[in-house]
Amino acid sequence: MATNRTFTMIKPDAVANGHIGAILNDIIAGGFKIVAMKYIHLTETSAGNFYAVHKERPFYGDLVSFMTSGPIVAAILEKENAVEDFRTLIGATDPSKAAEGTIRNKYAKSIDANAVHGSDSDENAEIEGNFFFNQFEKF
Ligand code: YYY
Ligand code: MG
Repeated sequence: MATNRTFTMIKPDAVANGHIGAILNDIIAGGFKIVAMKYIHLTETSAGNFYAVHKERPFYGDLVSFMTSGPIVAAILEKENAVEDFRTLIGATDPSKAAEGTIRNKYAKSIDANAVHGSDSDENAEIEGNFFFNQFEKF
């Protein structure tokens, strides 16, 4: 497949701990181009809607609280095989299981406050990017 896209968020823990710059460096060094980016504080409604697929999961309430606890950086990234390669770059959901050198291994402390989001499919990357960015904000 030709060049494609994924969507990421630098989550409130990583922002609060001063890791925005280091994480963006890792993303760029990993070969990703930043197509769109914004620094925002999610409302409970917007975080709840973004994570609606997890509504029935036991961690949903805590996840929404956490994601609204401080500002985040949202971005659309471009690279060949973007979704899969970005999941590799960030590592497992649980940072204690994330491979050495991955973003979650380096910057996350727990499974709930795990530093970054990465889309899990091309379809979700498109949906998630459109959730945050309008036609004038991405190219
Ligand atoms: O895609 P990924 O972020 O790696 O994990 P998901 O299974 O989609 O869960 C989304 C989000 O929910 C995860 O990044 C942290 C949180 N979470 C949690 O707090 N506790 C769990 N047992 C599983 C996920
Ligand atoms: Mg996921």
